[in-house]
Amino acid sequence: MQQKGWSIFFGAILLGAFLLFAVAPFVGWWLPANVSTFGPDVDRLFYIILGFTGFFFVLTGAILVYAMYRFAWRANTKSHYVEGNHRLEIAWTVVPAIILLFIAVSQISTWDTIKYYASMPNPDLVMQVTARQWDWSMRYADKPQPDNARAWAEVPAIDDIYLPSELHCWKGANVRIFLKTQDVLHSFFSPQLRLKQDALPGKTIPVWFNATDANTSYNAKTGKWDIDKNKRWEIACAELCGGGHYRMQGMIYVHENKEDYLKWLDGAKEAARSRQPEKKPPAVAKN
Ligand SMILES: [Cu+2]
Repeated sequence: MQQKGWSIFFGAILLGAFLLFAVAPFVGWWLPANVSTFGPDVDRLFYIILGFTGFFFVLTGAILVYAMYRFAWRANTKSHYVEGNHRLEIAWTVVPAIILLFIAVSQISTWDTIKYYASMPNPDLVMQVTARQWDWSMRYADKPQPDNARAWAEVPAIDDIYLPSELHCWKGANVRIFLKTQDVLHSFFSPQLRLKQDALPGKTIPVWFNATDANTSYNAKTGKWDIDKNKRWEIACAELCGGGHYRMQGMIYVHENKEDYLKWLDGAKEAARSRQPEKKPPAVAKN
């Protein structure tokens, strides 16, 4: 009897874990809100894979608990092993192969939309992001679309604006980021934009997104651009990159429209100019 008790205990824990998982979407422990045009496609893939893995998790868990209960240890009985059953072996090879093939085919169009350079929409806004130990350096051109964006991404221009860890764009804009790293591997990750891309040393990798919602507005009292408290969209580094990995946190500011973005850009230019070092006074000749 004691043996059967363990199987019930084990089964109850598995069931509890499953129920926690099942109620999660209804109590807010689920995916963060999507604010990306291609987000629904990414989520669809997530649910396809979750469906397969969830189904087999429940199936194998149930069989395991049943077998533990039904065949709990008894004296003088010998276990029976299945060996060399070709039908069974073919089945557990063919079924996973079909599932993997199905997943491979169903992700093609999503991968094409998000990752292929040729499929990326023409950008309304171009920026260049450099990951480094341990923050994100965002580089903005003095206008949303620099001439020859690809070349601009490689060579800094004199009137560029640098901001650590603040990504600004506007709602509905096709944003193209040229992603680089200054040192080791990093990974640009925005859960709300459903976007993740590794940054590889020596490479400039194009990334794009289009935000469907705004979170930033001008606060006339403070003269600053504020983020809606309920819409804090962080950028995280998703590649363990050293001791300060946890600090690689950026923030996404989606302005309501292009006018707001340009207004912010003007302010950022002004602030950048005021940060310029003063002209050095002429050296005093020493006697
Ligand atoms: Cu990192």
